[in-house]
Amino acid sequence: MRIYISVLEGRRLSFATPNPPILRHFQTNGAFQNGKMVFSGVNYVANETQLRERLTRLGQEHLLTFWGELDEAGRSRLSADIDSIDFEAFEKMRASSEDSADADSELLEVPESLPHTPSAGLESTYIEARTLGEKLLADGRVAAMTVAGGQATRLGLDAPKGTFPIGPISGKTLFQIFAEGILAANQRHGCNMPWYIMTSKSNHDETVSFFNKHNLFGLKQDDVIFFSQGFAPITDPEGRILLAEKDRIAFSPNGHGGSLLALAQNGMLDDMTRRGVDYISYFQVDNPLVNPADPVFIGLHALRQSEASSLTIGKASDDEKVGLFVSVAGKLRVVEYSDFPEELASQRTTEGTRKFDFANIAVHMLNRTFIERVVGQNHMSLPWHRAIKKVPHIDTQTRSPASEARQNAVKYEMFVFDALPLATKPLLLQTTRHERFSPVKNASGVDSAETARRDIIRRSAAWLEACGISIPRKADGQPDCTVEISPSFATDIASLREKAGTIRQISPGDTLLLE
Ligand code: UD2
Repeated sequence: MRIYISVLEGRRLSFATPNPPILRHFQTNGAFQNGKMVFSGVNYVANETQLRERLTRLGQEHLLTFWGELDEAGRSRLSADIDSIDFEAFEKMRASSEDSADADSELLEVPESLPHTPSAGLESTYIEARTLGEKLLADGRVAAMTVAGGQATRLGLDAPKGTFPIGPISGKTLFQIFAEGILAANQRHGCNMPWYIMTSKSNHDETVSFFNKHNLFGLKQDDVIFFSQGFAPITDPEGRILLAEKDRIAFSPNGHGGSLLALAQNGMLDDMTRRGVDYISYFQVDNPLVNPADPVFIGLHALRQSEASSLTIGKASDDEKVGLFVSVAGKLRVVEYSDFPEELASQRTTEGTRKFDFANIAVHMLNRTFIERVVGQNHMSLPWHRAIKKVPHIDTQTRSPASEARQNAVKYEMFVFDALPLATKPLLLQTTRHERFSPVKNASGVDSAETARRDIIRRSAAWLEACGISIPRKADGQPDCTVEISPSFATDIASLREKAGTIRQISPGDTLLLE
């Protein structure tokens, strides 16, 4: 008798006899729980008959459609995938998951927020906040965190999104720009801000290799921590789990809301406790204008004893694809753009301004203890959202790859902003689009590389002007030059001003990279 031992995904050990149809194997016990694969111990997996009986009971017997065609390795892979799903948790997730549906207009109110520029009476609070934020950074109590587990499908990039070159002159990638922002904070505040980067199964290795290839962009090995998010099975609209291959189940990342659970389950919260980190500066991988270490935002969050704070900007148009902060029964929430009632999106105040105008740019400050509380004993209860997507898979009825027309798959995701209503004293701070938000989401048009590069140039030009350096402008007011300020040179107007004396004059048509 031959014995097959295979190691799958670096964690799973299978041991199979070669004698189909009775497949028996040992493997690490992996279970899909609360949207996360959990591994423990060694488990004896049922044979084909038991597997078939079990799946029939669960209404998922189609997963064995190709069993007869598979070799031992394929059967081992498929049964390992099946065994990785905690069907009880999966059924709960499916039953509770919600389709996109309009929020109840009657319940939505405009939330309170703090202004970008402090109004009379708030100046001293903002000054106090800056001082406190700087102290918290200096004391090592703030970590950065980037959610980078998404699949970059809209961008059409076959690599982790953070590896996308976005610097208009430098060609620096999103990851490098964030790394430089963190390095700049380390230098300014004399700290080593840890940076937690959430990947997913499909881009983890590539992300880690990219950082290694670039020597972590000068950050210390110990301070760049990668962890992988959980995933969830993809189903058809009736809840039948899809096969990605004849011997593989289709899984997708469980949404950025999965980051909270992943922080706990991968030991990241413990790591933060060990380092003395109390505050997490959270941002998405797609926004090159983010400031990972903003002392005023950090300070206001701490000063107001908020458990979860968010930055917000005005919408670019009524139909811009951004979630909106609202208040529902006194709780701060985000309603996703697809769920926001159309009549409210275009509603105006008596002054003629947009009534619901607090866009979510996915920049948050989160308390570590808040995440610990939300996650509890790994019994996190963020809602599951259903998204209908085109997902390549094998149609078990036609026994062939599903045609375009039939690709109506359901992905299940949690959203991090669904945790906001659970926070005490949540805080919303206004900022400005040109300073803080220009995401790279699409291959062309709105929110693309082209618009993000344009906005990096515009912001660089505005900062230079604020420091007294004149910028040649075209008739339409746009810069008649290409300027790029890397975070390694300056992260805001104040830090640029310190170096203004070293910057040369800029003539029409010039290209100037400050790094
Ligand atoms: C998100 C917000 C939207 C608005 C906008 C601002 C959601 C559902 N919507 O829209 O309200 O604030 O951003 O830019 O969040 N990600 C993971 N793992 C996952 C899924 C996503 O890490 O399983 C990351 C992804 O890498 C990216 C971020 O989350 O950094 C946003 O994901 P998205 O592009 O799906 O969200 P989007 O643009 O629809």
